[in-house]
Amino acid sequence: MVPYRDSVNGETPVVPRDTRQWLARAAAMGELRVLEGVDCERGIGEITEMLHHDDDAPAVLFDNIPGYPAGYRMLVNTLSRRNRLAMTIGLDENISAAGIVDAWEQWLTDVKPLPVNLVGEGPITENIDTGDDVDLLKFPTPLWHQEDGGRYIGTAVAVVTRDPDTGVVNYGTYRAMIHDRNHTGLYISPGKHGRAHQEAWMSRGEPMPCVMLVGLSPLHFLGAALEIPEGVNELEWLGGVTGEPVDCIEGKLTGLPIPAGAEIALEGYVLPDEKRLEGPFGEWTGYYASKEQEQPVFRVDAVYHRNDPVMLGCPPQKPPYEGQKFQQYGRSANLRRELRAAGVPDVVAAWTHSVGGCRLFNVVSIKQRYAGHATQAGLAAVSCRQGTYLGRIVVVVDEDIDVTDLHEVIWAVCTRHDPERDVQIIKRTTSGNLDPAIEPGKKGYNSRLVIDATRPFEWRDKFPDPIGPNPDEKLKVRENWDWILRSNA
Ligand SMILES: Cc1cc2nc3c(=O)[nH]c(=O)nc-3n(C[C@H](O)[C@H](O)[C@H](O)COP(=O)(O)O)c2cc1C
Ligand SMILES: [Mn+2]
Repeated sequence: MVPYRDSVNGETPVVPRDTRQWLARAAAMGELRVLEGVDCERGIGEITEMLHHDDDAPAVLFDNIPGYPAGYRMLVNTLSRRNRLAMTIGLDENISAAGIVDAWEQWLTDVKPLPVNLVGEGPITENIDTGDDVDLLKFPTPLWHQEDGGRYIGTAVAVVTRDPDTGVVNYGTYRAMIHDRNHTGLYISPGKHGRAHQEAWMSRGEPMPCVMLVGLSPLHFLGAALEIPEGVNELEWLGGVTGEPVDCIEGKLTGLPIPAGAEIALEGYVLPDEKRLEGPFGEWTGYYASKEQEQPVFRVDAVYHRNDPVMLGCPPQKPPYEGQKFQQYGRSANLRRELRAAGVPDVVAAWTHSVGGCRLFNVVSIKQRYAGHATQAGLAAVSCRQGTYLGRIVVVVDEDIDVTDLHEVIWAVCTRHDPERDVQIIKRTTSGNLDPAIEPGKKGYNSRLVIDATRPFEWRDKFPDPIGPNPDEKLKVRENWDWILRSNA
C-alpha cells in the first residue's frame, strides 16, 4: 500500500485533491469569503439562498458557528460559478460554457475509469468515533429552509453503496435528514443507481452497507451528483477524468471505499426493517412537492473525520440554484450526444436551462437541412433519455442563436415562430412525483410544448437578416474584451 498523497513530486496537483487544496485555490482566485459567528438556525440557510441566486457570488466558508466548536466549518456555493467549476475539475478557469460541454461530452464517451488506490490511513482517519461516541449532532448542520422537516446533514453528499450481486460500487448524492445522534433518513428516488442497490439488499432482507460522505471535496460532490452511466463506479470515473486514481481507505465495518482525503464520513447500514418520517425538504423544482414521507433509515455505527472538519452544503432552492448551475453542462452535453446518436443531423448545440432545473426548458440549435428537420430535432429532444423525465418545453432554434443565452432564445421565439404554424403539444409524456403542475394523486404523465423557432425552411432565404455577431464571433469578442466588463480600472 502506498500512503495518501496530497502532492505529486512535491508539487500541488492541477486538480485539487481535497477540500483544503480546493479552499487554497479558491482563496487565491479571490473566490472565497470566510464568515464567522453566523448561526445554524436561520443565518447560514438565508445567506446560502442569497449566494445561490447571484451569478457572481463567491464560495463561503462559515466558521465559529454558535453552539459548535471553532474550526467545525460549513462550506457552501462551491460550484455555482464557471471559473470555480473549471478549477475544480482541472479545466482552464476562463473556459466558455461550450468548452465545458465539449469536455463533458468527451468524458461521457471516452474516459477510462481508474481503479481506486487503497491506502492504510489518511486525513480522514485522524478521528474515528464508534459506539456511544457516535454523535451526528456535534457537526453544525443548518436548518436550510425554514419549512424543512429537520436538519439535513446530507445535501452535498456522496453515498457509497455496493450492488450485492455484481459488487459494483456507486457514488450518488441523495438527501439525508438527521433523526437522532446515530440515525439519518435516506431518500433515493426511483431509477437512481443507489435505489437499485437498496432494493436488492432489502429484497434479501439484509442491511445495506453504506458510507455517506458529508464533508468531501467539491470534485467528489460533482462526481456523485451527475448522471454517469449505470455500472460505472463514479470514484473510478473521477480517477479517469483527473488522470489520478482516488486514494481510498477501506471502511473498517463495511469494507466500502472511503476517500482518504475526505473531511467527514459516516459508516453504517441502511436497515431492512425500519422506516421513519422524512421531509419535507425544499426540492429542485422550487417547491415542497413531496411531503413528509416514510423513508429508509441509515444507522451510523462509525464517524470518521479530519481535525477541524469542513462540511459541504448544497441545499436545493428555487431554480437556478448551485446544483443546476453545474448540472447544466453535463446534462447539455448528454442531450446533444443523445440527439446525435439518435440520427438527428447537424445538431449544433443543446442546452438544458438551469431556470428549468435542467429538465423543464431545453433548447436545441440545428443547421437546417430539409423540411421537417426542426420538428425531428424537437421530437427527439422530447423523447431521448435525457429529455424524457419531467420535461416541459423544448425550443428548436437556428445555428446563429446562442442556446445558452435566454435572451437570444426568447428573442428567436418572439420573432421566428408563429404559434399557429410552429407549436406542437405532445400528450401523455413521462413526468414524476415532483411535477408541481400536475394534480396530487394524478402524477405520472404530463405533456410537452415543442416550439419551432427556426426560420421557416421553405422561405428561409427571404427571412430578414439578424443584426450582430454569430455565436463564434460573439465568443471571440468576449474572449478578447470581457476584461472591460469585469475591471474597475
Ligand atoms: C444538491 C442535490 C441534491 C440531490 N438530492 C437527491 C435526493 O435526495 N434523492 C435523489 O434520488 N437524487 C438526488 N439528487 C440527484 C442525484 O444525485 C443524481 O441524479 C445522481 O446522478 C444520482 O447518482 P446515480 O446516478 O449514481 O444514482 C440530488 C442532486 C443534487 C445536485
Ligand atoms: Mn451511478
